[in-house]
Amino acid sequence: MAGLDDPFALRADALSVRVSEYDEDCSEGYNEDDYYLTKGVYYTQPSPTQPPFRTFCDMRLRGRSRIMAKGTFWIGNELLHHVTNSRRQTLIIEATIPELGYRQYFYYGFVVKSEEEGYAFTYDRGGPSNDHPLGDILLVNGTKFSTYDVDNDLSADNCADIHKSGWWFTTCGGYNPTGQPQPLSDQFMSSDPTSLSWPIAGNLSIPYLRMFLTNGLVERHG
Ligand SMILES: [Ca+2]
Repeated sequence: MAGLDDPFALRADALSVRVSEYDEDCSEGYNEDDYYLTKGVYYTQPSPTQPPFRTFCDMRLRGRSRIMAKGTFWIGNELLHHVTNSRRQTLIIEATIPELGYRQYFYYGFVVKSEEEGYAFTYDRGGPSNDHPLGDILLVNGTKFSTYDVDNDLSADNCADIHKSGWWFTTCGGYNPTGQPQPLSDQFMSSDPTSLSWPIAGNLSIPYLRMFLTNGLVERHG
């Protein structure tokens, strides 16, 4: 609860009706049985100091909030910041890779910092370790987000401008997970830097990539 010295205390009280109406995230909707085994667009409200917003929820797997899909949808870093600072979240990256099939990779305890901190990401650990093809996308814990007009990468070049996309880029080569998906018929990674890509064996093209956040994942330790 907000303390008496909290400048948001009054506002939170004023919004208390709203807070009870909206789930914090898709996982809460799943746990509350509000939308059990459905998927679609719902209003969620991760923080009482922020207005509710529309989220695509997949409730079939303990509740997942979609944050990126096929190079055409990105939830936005400000919402990512609020969602990941409200409750513990796991970032799930799903991909279908030719010859390897469906893959998931998890980043446990995924947090996106504020705009003042460059929307840098941190996470506790990734997994599973035997699913390495998706393990290199985020690369360096603590990297700031880059867009074409905000170059936070570690390269002398402007990676976001080269790739025509936004990401937590470090170098400009090898990976572009928010780039344009490639046709299923393409066997190998395109030389076009705007293509969806990352470094995996054989330079296989990636026709399919989605990212979700979930609070509902049962985390295994040790
Ligand atoms: Ca740069």
